[in-house]
Amino acid sequence: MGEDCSATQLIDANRAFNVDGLDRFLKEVKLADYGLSYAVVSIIGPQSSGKSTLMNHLFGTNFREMDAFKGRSQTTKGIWIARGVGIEPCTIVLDLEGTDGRERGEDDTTFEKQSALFALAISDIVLINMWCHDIGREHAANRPLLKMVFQAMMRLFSPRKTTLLFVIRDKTKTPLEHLEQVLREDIQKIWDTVYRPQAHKETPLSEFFNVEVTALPSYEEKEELFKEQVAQLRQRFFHSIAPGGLAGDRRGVVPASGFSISIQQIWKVIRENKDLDLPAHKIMVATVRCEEIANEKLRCLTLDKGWLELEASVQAGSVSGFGRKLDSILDAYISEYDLETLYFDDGVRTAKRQLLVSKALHLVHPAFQAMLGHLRSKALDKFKNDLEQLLESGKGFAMSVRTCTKASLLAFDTEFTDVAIKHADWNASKIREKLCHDIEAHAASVRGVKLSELKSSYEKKITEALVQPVESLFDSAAQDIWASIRKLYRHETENAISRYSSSLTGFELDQSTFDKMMADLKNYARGVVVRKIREEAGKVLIHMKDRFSTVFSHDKYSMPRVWTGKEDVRKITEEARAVALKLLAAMAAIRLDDQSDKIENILSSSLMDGPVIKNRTIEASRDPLASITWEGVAPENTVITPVQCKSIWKQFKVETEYIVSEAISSQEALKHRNSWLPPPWAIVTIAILGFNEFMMLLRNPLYLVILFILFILSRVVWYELNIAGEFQNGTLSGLLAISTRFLPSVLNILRRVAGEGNRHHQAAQSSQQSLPSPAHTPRNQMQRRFSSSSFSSSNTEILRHSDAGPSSESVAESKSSPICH
Ligand SMILES: Nc1nc2c(ncn2[C@@H]2O[C@H](COP(=O)(O)OP(=O)(O)O)[C@@H](O)[C@H]2O)c(=O)[nH]1
Ligand SMILES: [Mg+2]
Repeated sequence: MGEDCSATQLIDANRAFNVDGLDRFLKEVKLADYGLSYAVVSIIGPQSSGKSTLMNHLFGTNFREMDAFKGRSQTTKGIWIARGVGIEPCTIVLDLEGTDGRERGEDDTTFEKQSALFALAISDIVLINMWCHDIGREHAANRPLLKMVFQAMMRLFSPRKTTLLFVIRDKTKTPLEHLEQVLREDIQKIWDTVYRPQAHKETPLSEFFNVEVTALPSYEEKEELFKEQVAQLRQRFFHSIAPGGLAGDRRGVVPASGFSISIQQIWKVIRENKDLDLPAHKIMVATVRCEEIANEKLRCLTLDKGWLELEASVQAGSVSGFGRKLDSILDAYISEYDLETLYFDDGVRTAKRQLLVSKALHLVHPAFQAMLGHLRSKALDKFKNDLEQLLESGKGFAMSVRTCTKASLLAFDTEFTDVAIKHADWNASKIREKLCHDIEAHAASVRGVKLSELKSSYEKKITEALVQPVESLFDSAAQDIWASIRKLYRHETENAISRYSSSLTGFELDQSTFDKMMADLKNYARGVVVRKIREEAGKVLIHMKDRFSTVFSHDKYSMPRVWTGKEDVRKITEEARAVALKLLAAMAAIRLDDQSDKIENILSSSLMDGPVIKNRTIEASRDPLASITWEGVAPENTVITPVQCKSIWKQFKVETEYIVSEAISSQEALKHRNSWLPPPWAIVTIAILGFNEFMMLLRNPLYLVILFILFILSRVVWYELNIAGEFQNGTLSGLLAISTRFLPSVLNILRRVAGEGNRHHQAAQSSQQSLPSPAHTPRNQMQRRFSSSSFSSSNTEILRHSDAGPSSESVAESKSSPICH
């Protein structure tokens, strides 16, 4: 029984509060589990008036009692706390030090007052122990006690409707009714005399207290009777807090979990001798406790296994049913809070609940955000895939973007309902905005890529359509190259623009962007032509020379021209130059617009007209080509400046001069060759006069053989001495050259013929054993050598004819070629 009551000293004689002892006691008693279902009973009264004895008998506690044999000295020090044994509901019992102890003296009455106030503040039932013989006595010890109790009650601000149970000890034979009447009168008198604040001036005693009176026989003299009556009294403490019980109409009960903090705070206020504002105290206790409970719940939530797993899963990826799972975890802790704070002040617990919820939400918010992040990237991925598929299926870009955006946002909104939690009105508007932004950015990027691909493809097409045709137009001898280029450029550009425009329809571009893209393509096309022309202009000299040589070396039927001597080289040169100049004029400027210019005229008049030497010096200052701009041609359209034209023309003339001079030489050579043969009348005369000799030769075969050998020899000598070549430089110089070289050449031929014969004879002897092949006979070799020489000589002849007059060096080379081979 003693162990069960867990008696603990709550406040010691030095007024120190035993916080640890109290917490231990409350844990043993498990008071926190009782909510509001507990009662607090305390006893005040004179020292050594049998208080501890009574409490021990009433509640089965083991408060220390004074040893009866040591006289009336104080036993209980400070305030003790214990649990009433075997009483329902849980009853906390406080035993107080006596109020009028002789040992403390007057100075210590403060502790008596403080402990009485403490008992009144925290108890539902206060037993006031008094000797029977003190009742009605003017100077009895109970009068100051009562006065003190009432005054203390005034300081509590709010009546708790505490039950004051007067226990009359050592009851005499005087009937209880009489005693009670006297006592109640006394109480009323004291109440009337107690100072009360204005608000309570008229408040009756019953507003503050339930007054109950009971009497007990002397424990010392009638112990059995005492115990019997105490046992009866004990019955009144069963279900004391139920309606009709001893403390049935108590007020301002502190929930059990706030008991510790409540009585600590009350003692602190009392000890500091401050007024104790019970309502405020109640709020304070509620605040402290609700906060503690909320913090505890938050701590548990932080360590909750389910929550930690959910948090980890969210970090790894999207979690299905996130909102539901999180709600269930939060619900558990918030419900626990609600349950544990049920009896605290509503305002406080609601406020602290909100705080708990907000802290819990703060804890889980990153996970929620992470989930939204997953939703966002999922929706964006969906958009990307959907868009790719739609575009692949050939749908218009803008329409595809609209469709996919709608589908992605719908998917996001749908999935958000699975993430949202009921405890917070978190919405996804910001993330949704970001998603929209992401979608727009992606769409813009894809659009950029697609447009750029389209642009590149059309640029490629237009390049292909323009570059080579422009080049070939320059190569052709068209009359007006620029009219053809313009026609080509316009046709191809319009074509491309029209196709480009229809390709862009699906993009639904705004008018200004569309116009700009069209203009860009047009400019690009123009740029292609301009670049090509500038490129070709870089090779203008080659083009001019080609054109010149084409005209110069071909006749009107485009057949290679053979210089017979009858051609007018000067006229042909003029024609060829005119064509080259026309080309130069064409390349000098870009004429994609229909503006006419005088470039060709200027060039023609300045460069083509015959040399007017007398005017040249005079008109030098007015030379139309001494400029870097063409009249009527914008600088950006100028390709070859007048000055450059002049210098190109000069170079062109220098570089084409040799063709002309070769043509002239060729004509001259032909003329010489023709003059070297005897005139026709001489040939006829020779034929008539030499008829007899001719017939003689025919009749005698030996003459014919000799004639043939002589012909062969003369032919060899002819080529060895290059007689035809020598005579090209004039008859006299030819005769002189041949006469000086005739003898050495003949000797040389004979020597080589002899050497060859000798070598073949030796070769024939060394290969006597083997069968001689017809191909290896000296005769065959001679024949082959001869035929080879004939071929070479005839080849040289053709080259000589095709070349417009060989130079003296080439003649020298060809002189030795038949023999060398
Ligand atoms: N006359 C009388 N003495 C009592 C009674 N009950 C207890 N006592 C004695 O009074 C003395 C003090 O008792 P105690 O319970 O320690 O008194 P307390 O100081 O008020 O707690 C003890 O010697 C008890 O035996 C009683 O009913 N009548
Ligand atoms: Mg005592």
